[in-house]
Amino acid sequence: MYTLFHYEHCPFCIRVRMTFGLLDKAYESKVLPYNDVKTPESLTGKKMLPILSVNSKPMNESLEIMQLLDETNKLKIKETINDPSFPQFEALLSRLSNLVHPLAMPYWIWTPEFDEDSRNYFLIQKEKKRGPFKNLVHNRDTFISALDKEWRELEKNLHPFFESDEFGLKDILLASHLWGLYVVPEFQFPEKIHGYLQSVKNICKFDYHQDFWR
Ligand SMILES: N[C@@H](CCC(=O)N[C@@H](CS)C(=O)NCC(=O)O)C(=O)O
Repeated sequence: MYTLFHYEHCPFCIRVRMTFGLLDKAYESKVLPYNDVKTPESLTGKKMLPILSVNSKPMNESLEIMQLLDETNKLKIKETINDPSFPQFEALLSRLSNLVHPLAMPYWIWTPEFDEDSRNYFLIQKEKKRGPFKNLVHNRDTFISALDKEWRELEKNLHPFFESDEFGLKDILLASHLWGLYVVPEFQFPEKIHGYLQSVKNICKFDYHQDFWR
Protein backbone atom coordinates (compact mmCIF):
# COMPACT_ATOMS: atom_id res chain seq x y z
CA MET A 1 0.00 0.00 0.00
CA TYR A 2 2.84 2.39 0.88
CA THR A 3 6.03 2.72 -1.16
CA LEU A 4 8.63 5.20 0.07
CA PHE A 5 11.21 6.52 -2.38
CA HIS A 6 14.03 8.04 -0.39
CA TYR A 7 17.70 8.85 -0.02
CA GLU A 8 19.21 7.23 3.00
CA HIS A 9 21.08 10.37 4.11
CA CYS A 10 18.20 12.83 3.57
CA PRO A 11 16.82 14.24 6.84
CA PHE A 12 13.38 14.86 5.30
CA CYS A 13 13.29 11.20 4.28
CA ILE A 14 14.51 10.07 7.70
CA ARG A 15 11.64 11.91 9.39
CA VAL A 16 9.19 9.89 7.32
CA ARG A 17 11.02 6.63 8.06
CA MET A 18 10.96 7.48 11.79
CA THR A 19 7.23 8.14 11.55
CA PHE A 20 6.62 4.76 9.92
CA GLY A 21 8.53 3.10 12.75
CA LEU A 22 6.79 5.09 15.47
CA LEU A 23 3.39 4.17 14.09
CA ASP A 24 4.34 0.54 13.38
CA LYS A 25 3.30 0.84 9.77
CA ALA A 26 4.90 -1.26 7.06
CA TYR A 27 6.15 0.11 3.76
CA GLU A 28 8.12 -0.90 0.75
CA SER A 29 11.45 0.91 0.83
CA LYS A 30 13.10 2.13 -2.36
CA VAL A 31 16.41 3.92 -1.92
CA LEU A 32 16.98 5.82 -5.14
CA PRO A 33 20.45 6.53 -6.47
CA TYR A 34 21.09 10.26 -6.11
CA ASN A 35 21.61 10.62 -9.87
CA ASP A 36 18.26 9.05 -10.74
CA VAL A 37 16.33 12.04 -12.05
CA LYS A 38 13.84 10.05 -14.12
CA THR A 39 12.06 8.16 -11.32
CA PRO A 40 11.15 11.15 -9.13
CA GLU A 41 10.30 13.33 -12.14
CA SER A 42 8.01 10.68 -13.56
CA LEU A 43 6.22 10.41 -10.19
CA THR A 44 5.84 14.05 -9.12
CA GLY A 45 7.37 16.18 -11.88
CA LYS A 46 10.42 17.15 -9.81
CA LYS A 47 13.60 15.62 -8.45
CA MET A 48 12.82 15.83 -4.77
CA LEU A 49 12.52 13.08 -2.19
CA PRO A 50 10.90 11.76 -0.09
CA ILE A 51 8.06 10.59 -2.28
CA LEU A 52 5.39 8.39 -0.78
CA SER A 53 3.29 6.43 -3.17
CA VAL A 54 -0.03 5.59 -1.52
CA ASN A 55 -1.96 3.05 -3.56
CA SER A 56 0.03 4.33 -6.55
CA LYS A 57 -0.75 8.02 -5.85
CA PRO A 58 2.49 9.94 -5.18
CA MET A 59 2.95 12.69 -2.60
CA ASN A 60 5.99 14.84 -2.04
CA GLU A 61 6.19 16.87 1.19
CA SER A 62 7.56 15.16 4.30
CA LEU A 63 5.21 16.87 6.77
CA GLU A 64 2.18 16.16 4.60
CA ILE A 65 3.25 12.53 4.30
CA MET A 66 3.65 12.31 8.08
CA GLN A 67 0.21 13.84 8.58
CA LEU A 68 -1.36 11.29 6.28
CA LEU A 69 0.32 8.42 8.14
CA ASP A 70 -0.55 9.75 11.59
CA GLU A 71 -4.21 8.74 11.51
CA THR A 72 -4.60 8.92 15.29
CA ASN A 73 -2.91 12.33 15.52
CA LYS A 74 -0.24 10.98 17.86
CA LEU A 75 2.21 13.63 16.67
CA LYS A 76 -0.22 16.59 16.66
CA ILE A 77 1.43 17.78 13.47
CA LYS A 78 -1.08 20.48 12.47
CA GLU A 79 -1.25 21.89 15.99
CA THR A 80 2.55 21.97 16.28
CA ILE A 81 3.29 23.56 12.93
CA ASN A 82 0.55 26.17 13.40
CA ASP A 83 1.82 27.15 16.84
CA PRO A 84 3.36 30.65 16.88
CA SER A 85 6.59 29.18 18.31
CA PHE A 86 7.15 26.88 15.31
CA PRO A 87 9.11 29.36 13.12
CA GLN A 88 11.66 29.65 15.94
CA PHE A 89 12.02 25.88 15.98
CA GLU A 90 12.43 25.84 12.19
CA ALA A 91 15.19 28.44 12.57
CA LEU A 92 16.96 26.06 14.99
CA LEU A 93 16.63 23.20 12.46
CA SER A 94 18.03 25.39 9.74
CA ARG A 95 21.00 26.52 11.89
CA LEU A 96 21.72 22.91 12.77
CA SER A 97 21.52 21.64 9.21
CA ASN A 98 23.82 24.41 8.02
CA LEU A 99 26.45 22.96 10.36
CA VAL A 100 25.58 19.27 10.02
CA HIS A 101 25.60 19.20 6.22
CA PRO A 102 29.14 20.50 5.62
CA LEU A 103 30.45 18.02 8.19
CA ALA A 104 28.47 15.04 6.97
CA MET A 105 28.26 15.42 3.20
CA PRO A 106 31.89 14.49 2.46
CA TYR A 107 31.30 11.21 4.30
CA TRP A 108 27.73 10.40 3.23
CA ILE A 109 29.05 9.87 -0.28
CA TRP A 110 31.24 6.98 0.91
CA THR A 111 28.38 5.01 2.48
CA PRO A 112 26.83 2.09 0.55
CA GLU A 113 24.03 4.38 -0.59
CA PHE A 114 26.33 5.80 -3.28
CA ASP A 115 28.12 4.31 -6.26
CA GLU A 116 30.66 6.11 -8.39
CA ASP A 117 28.12 7.79 -10.67
CA SER A 118 25.77 8.94 -7.92
CA ARG A 119 28.75 10.10 -5.82
CA ASN A 120 30.05 12.25 -8.67
CA TYR A 121 26.59 13.65 -9.33
CA PHE A 122 26.18 14.57 -5.64
CA LEU A 123 29.65 16.11 -5.51
CA ILE A 124 29.04 18.32 -8.53
CA GLN A 125 25.65 19.51 -7.23
CA LYS A 126 26.74 20.17 -3.68
CA GLU A 127 30.17 21.66 -4.35
CA LYS A 128 28.44 24.36 -6.43
CA LYS A 129 26.84 25.61 -3.23
CA ARG A 130 29.35 24.67 -0.55
CA GLY A 131 32.72 24.72 -2.26
CA PRO A 132 35.16 21.80 -2.47
CA PHE A 133 34.39 18.98 -0.02
CA LYS A 134 38.12 18.87 0.73
CA ASN A 135 37.80 22.34 2.29
CA LEU A 136 34.75 21.27 4.28
CA VAL A 137 36.79 18.44 5.76
CA HIS A 138 39.73 20.75 6.50
CA ASN A 139 37.40 23.24 8.18
CA ARG A 140 35.59 20.67 10.29
CA ASP A 141 36.66 22.30 13.57
CA THR A 142 34.89 25.52 12.65
CA PHE A 143 31.60 23.67 12.22
CA ILE A 144 32.18 21.56 15.32
CA SER A 145 32.84 24.65 17.50
CA ALA A 146 29.68 26.31 16.21
CA LEU A 147 27.78 23.12 17.00
CA ASP A 148 29.18 23.10 20.54
CA LYS A 149 27.24 26.31 21.23
CA GLU A 150 24.09 24.76 19.80
CA TRP A 151 24.55 21.62 21.95
CA ARG A 152 24.66 23.73 25.13
CA GLU A 153 21.34 25.37 24.22
CA LEU A 154 19.79 22.11 23.08
CA GLU A 155 20.80 20.27 26.25
CA LYS A 156 18.96 22.88 28.34
CA ASN A 157 15.79 22.16 26.35
CA LEU A 158 15.73 18.38 26.73
CA HIS A 159 13.29 17.38 29.51
CA PRO A 160 14.02 14.61 28.41
CA PHE A 161 12.33 15.39 25.05
CA PHE A 162 12.54 18.72 23.28
CA GLU A 163 10.89 21.29 25.58
CA SER A 164 8.65 18.53 26.91
CA ASP A 165 8.42 15.43 29.04
CA GLU A 166 6.54 13.77 26.17
CA PHE A 167 7.93 12.54 22.89
CA GLY A 168 6.59 14.50 19.91
CA LEU A 169 6.96 15.82 16.38
CA LYS A 170 9.86 18.13 17.24
CA ASP A 171 11.91 15.16 18.45
CA ILE A 172 11.52 13.44 15.08
CA LEU A 173 12.42 16.62 13.21
CA LEU A 174 15.47 17.29 15.37
CA ALA A 175 16.77 13.73 15.44
CA SER A 176 16.41 13.29 11.69
CA HIS A 177 18.44 16.44 11.05
CA LEU A 178 21.18 15.41 13.46
CA TRP A 179 21.36 11.76 12.46
CA GLY A 180 23.78 12.31 9.59
CA LEU A 181 26.56 13.24 12.03
CA TYR A 182 26.83 9.62 13.12
CA VAL A 183 28.49 8.95 9.77
CA VAL A 184 31.32 11.46 10.38
CA PRO A 185 34.48 9.61 11.54
CA GLU A 186 35.48 10.29 15.15
CA PHE A 187 32.64 12.76 15.66
CA GLN A 188 31.05 12.33 19.07
CA PHE A 189 27.84 13.87 20.27
CA PRO A 190 27.84 15.13 23.85
CA GLU A 191 26.58 12.31 26.04
CA LYS A 192 23.19 13.87 26.76
CA ILE A 193 22.45 14.51 23.07
CA HIS A 194 23.61 11.02 22.12
CA GLY A 195 21.33 9.55 24.81
CA TYR A 196 18.45 11.66 23.50
CA LEU A 197 19.04 10.56 19.88
CA GLN A 198 19.22 6.94 20.94
CA SER A 199 15.91 7.22 22.78
CA VAL A 200 14.28 8.76 19.68
CA LYS A 201 15.79 5.93 17.64
CA ASN A 202 14.31 3.33 19.98
CA ILE A 203 10.87 4.96 20.12
CA CYS A 204 10.81 5.13 16.31
CA LYS A 205 12.46 1.71 15.79
CA PHE A 206 14.80 3.50 13.43
CA ASP A 207 17.68 1.76 11.70
CA TYR A 208 19.67 4.15 9.49
CA HIS A 209 21.34 1.53 7.30
CA GLN A 210 18.48 -0.98 7.26
CA ASP A 211 18.32 -1.03 3.48
CA PHE A 212 21.91 -2.18 3.11
CA TRP A 213 22.08 -4.87 5.81
CA ARG A 214 18.89 -6.84 5.31
N1 LIG B 1 10.16 20.32 1.65
C1 LIG B 1 10.63 19.01 1.28
C2 LIG B 1 12.14 19.06 1.24
C3 LIG B 1 12.74 17.73 0.78
C4 LIG B 1 14.17 17.91 0.30
O1 LIG B 1 14.76 19.01 0.40
N2 LIG B 1 14.75 16.84 -0.22
C5 LIG B 1 16.07 16.91 -0.77
C6 LIG B 1 16.97 15.81 -0.24
S1 LIG B 1 17.42 16.11 1.45
C7 LIG B 1 16.00 16.70 -2.26
O2 LIG B 1 15.40 15.75 -2.73
N3 LIG B 1 16.63 17.60 -3.02
C8 LIG B 1 16.77 17.45 -4.45
C9 LIG B 1 18.13 16.93 -4.76
O3 LIG B 1 18.89 16.75 -3.81
O4 LIG B 1 18.42 16.72 -5.92
C10 LIG B 1 10.11 18.01 2.29
O5 LIG B 1 9.94 18.38 3.45
O6 LIG B 1 9.85 16.85 1.92
